[in-house]
Amino acid sequence: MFHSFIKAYNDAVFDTDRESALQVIDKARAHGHSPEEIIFQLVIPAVEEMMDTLSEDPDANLAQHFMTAQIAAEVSEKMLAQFSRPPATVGRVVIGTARGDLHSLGKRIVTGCLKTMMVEVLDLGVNVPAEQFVTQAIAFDAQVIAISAMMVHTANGPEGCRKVRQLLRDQQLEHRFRLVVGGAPYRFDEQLFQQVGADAWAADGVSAGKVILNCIRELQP
Ligand code: B12
Repeated sequence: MFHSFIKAYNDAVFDTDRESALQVIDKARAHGHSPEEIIFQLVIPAVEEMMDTLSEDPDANLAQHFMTAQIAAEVSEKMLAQFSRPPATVGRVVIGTARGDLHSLGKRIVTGCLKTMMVEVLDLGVNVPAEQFVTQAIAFDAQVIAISAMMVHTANGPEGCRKVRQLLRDQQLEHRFRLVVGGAPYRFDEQLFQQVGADAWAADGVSAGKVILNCIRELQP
């Protein structure tokens, strides 16, 4: 029975049909399936399947990718509130798009994926000054500062990750936070993340989640 919900949900997500996807979730709940089952057996596998499809199928498109992450984030928030025991969140991340950069789609996808992985996320928006990444990471008690940059000059320029690294160094905070970057320029040059002072990078939402989880674990006693 649960299998039919998985299929119906995947079909809806693939058609970018948010309403139907949410209806499937409601039906699964009405049939007695737990919020935990819905998150771990339905929503997360659907995100992973979409990422696999996208990397193999040139016809899979950005709208599908985007909607999967958005629906996943929406369902996760709803289901998390209904977990029998409050789920242990695994860590906290502040995320934003680098100063001067207004591209937001990639960041939103990463945020959606992180939420399904029980990571608390504070989204600082776009065009975020380096100082704000640091002050908000301290205030949110984050383990990871995640910076999205879609243009060469915002990925590699002085106002983005490079400046955040410098601020962490100046304020002797490097032991407290990991810096993770992503966006097209880092895909084209896989050494770039190191050159701008990041600890790690990832090419897409699901691998971003995995990389960020590793960073969080490194900082946990
Ligand atoms: C959509 C788009 C726009 C939209 C943005 C809408 C929005 N709300 O986001 C609009 C029209 C506003 C726009 C504006 C501009 N754009 Co534009 N845009 C694009 C486009 C077509 C797609 C970007 C996108 O959304 N990709 C889809 C997402 C899902 O992929 P993604 O961002 O890579 O994210 C994934 C990964 O990178 C990763 N990831 C992303 N962030 C993070 C963060 C972390 C921490 C991690 C771990 C992973 C991670 O996971 C994501 C999910 O899988 C690209 C071309 C391209 N093919 O990339 C140009 C592109 C990025 N834009 C470009 C340019 C030049 C501009 C403008 C300057 C154009 C202009 N002259 O006005 C302005 C700049 C505005 C500004 N100051 O930012 C250039 C950049 C060139 C360069 N080499 O620097 C590109 C490459 C187009 C081109 N070929 O010239 N753009």
